[in-house]
Amino acid sequence: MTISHIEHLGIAVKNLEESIRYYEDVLGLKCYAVEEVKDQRVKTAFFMVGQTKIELLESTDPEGPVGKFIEKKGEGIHHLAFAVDGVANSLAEVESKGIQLIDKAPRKGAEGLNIAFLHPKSTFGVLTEFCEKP
Ligand code: CMX
Repeated sequence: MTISHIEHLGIAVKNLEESIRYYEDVLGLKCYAVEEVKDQRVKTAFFMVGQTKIELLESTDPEGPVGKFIEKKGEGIHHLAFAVDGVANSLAEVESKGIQLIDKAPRKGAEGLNIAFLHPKSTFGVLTEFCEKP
């Protein structure tokens, strides 16, 4: 597998509208899309920073992955997403090296990307995502 760049950083927030104002009014970035990802139980907002995105994540369900994360750890960096040259082959490669997968196969994420997550217990505490454009 080859990682070309950091595709995005996922940041868990309690309130999307308030946090968008910080990224726009204080940091001068531009929110270019807001999207609900129903099966992940989140609403997301995207900002481009060079070739990397910031993805703000507000939970739509306290029992969803971001809802549980905020309850346990509070707001902050939630996951790190790498752009890879093929999610399926990258999953197979890291699994063969003993890494625990959350997703055994690619699925659809925000912006129509093919995505999959690795478990933070086997990646030194960082929830890690692989992404590729379909
Ligand atoms: N980063 C690091 N550690 C995390 C974590 C995160 N984002 N989320 C949970 N954990 C840790 C918890 O702290 C906990 O650790 P301890 O056992 O030491 O207390 C452990 O993982 C289990 O946490 P949990 O609250 O019991 O949650 P679950 O096991 O039910 O789920 C996880 C954890 C990572 C498997 C689940 O959040 C998941 O499947 N995540 C992938 C999907 C996702 O995060 N989607 C949201 C983003 C979607 C998008 O980008 O579009």
